[in-house]
Amino acid sequence: MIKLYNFGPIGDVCDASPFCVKVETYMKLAGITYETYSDAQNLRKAPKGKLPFIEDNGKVIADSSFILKYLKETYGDKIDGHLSATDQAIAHAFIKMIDENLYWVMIHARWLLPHNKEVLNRLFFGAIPFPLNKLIAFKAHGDVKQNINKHGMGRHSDQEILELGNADLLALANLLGAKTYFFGEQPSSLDITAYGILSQLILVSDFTGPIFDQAKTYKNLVDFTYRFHEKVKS
Ligand SMILES: N[C@@H](CCC(=O)N[C@@H](CS)C(=O)NCC(=O)O)C(=O)O
Repeated sequence: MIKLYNFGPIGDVCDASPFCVKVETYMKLAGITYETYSDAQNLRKAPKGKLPFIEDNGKVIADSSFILKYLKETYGDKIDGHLSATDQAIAHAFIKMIDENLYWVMIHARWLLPHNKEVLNRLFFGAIPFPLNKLIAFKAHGDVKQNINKHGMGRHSDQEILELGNADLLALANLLGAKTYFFGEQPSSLDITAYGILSQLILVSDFTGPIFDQAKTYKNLVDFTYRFHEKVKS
C-alpha cells in the first residue's frame, strides 16, 4: 500500500499543507488505497526537504506534481482523462497559479501577519516540549521569512500581496462560474488543487486576515469548497 508522508490534519481538513491535501484528495478520488504517516518530522527524511512525499513498492516520489504524474502512469489516469487538450492547458496554467503564487499569499498571511503568530505557534509547534518548541518555532519563522523573500512575494506590501491573491481568487471564481467543477460535471486535478488551497483559506478558521475574508466573498468558490469537502472528507 502507498505510504503518504504528510503533516496531518488541521480542523476538519486532511492536512495543513495544500500540497498534501492535493495528493491525499487525488488518491481518495482515484480510489487508490494509501496510509498516512503524519508528522512534521517527516521533513527530515523528505528527499526534497518538503512534504508531501510518497513511498510505493520501494519507490520514493517527492513533490505533488511528480506524485500525481507517477500515480497516473502507475494506476491509470482516472481523474483527468476526460479533459480536452485545451482544458488540460488551462488546468496546467491555473495549477501553477495556485501552487506558485496563491500558495505564497496564504503563507504570508499565516506566517507574517503578526496576529496569526500565536495561533500558528500553538497549532504547528504546540506539541513539542518547552523550550525546544520556542527554538524550533523561532528557526521556522526565520526560514519562512527568508523563503518568501527569495520567492519575491515577501518583497511586496501587505496590501499588494492581498491584491495579488485577490486577482488569483477572481480568476478562479470566473473560470468556475456556475459550474459544479472547473470543467463541468466531473472533477479534475484542477478541482483537487483548488480545493487544496481554498480549504486552507475558507474552511480553516484558526487563521484570520484580509485574504481569508476576501476568499469568503466569492460565493461560488465557497460553495465549491464546501461541496468538494463533503465529497472527499473521511
Ligand atoms: N512543490 C512542492 C511544494 C511542497 C511544499 O512547499 N511543502 C511545504 C509545506 S506546504 C513544506 O514542506 N515546507 C517545509 C519547508 O520548506 O521547510 C509540491 O508540490 O509538493
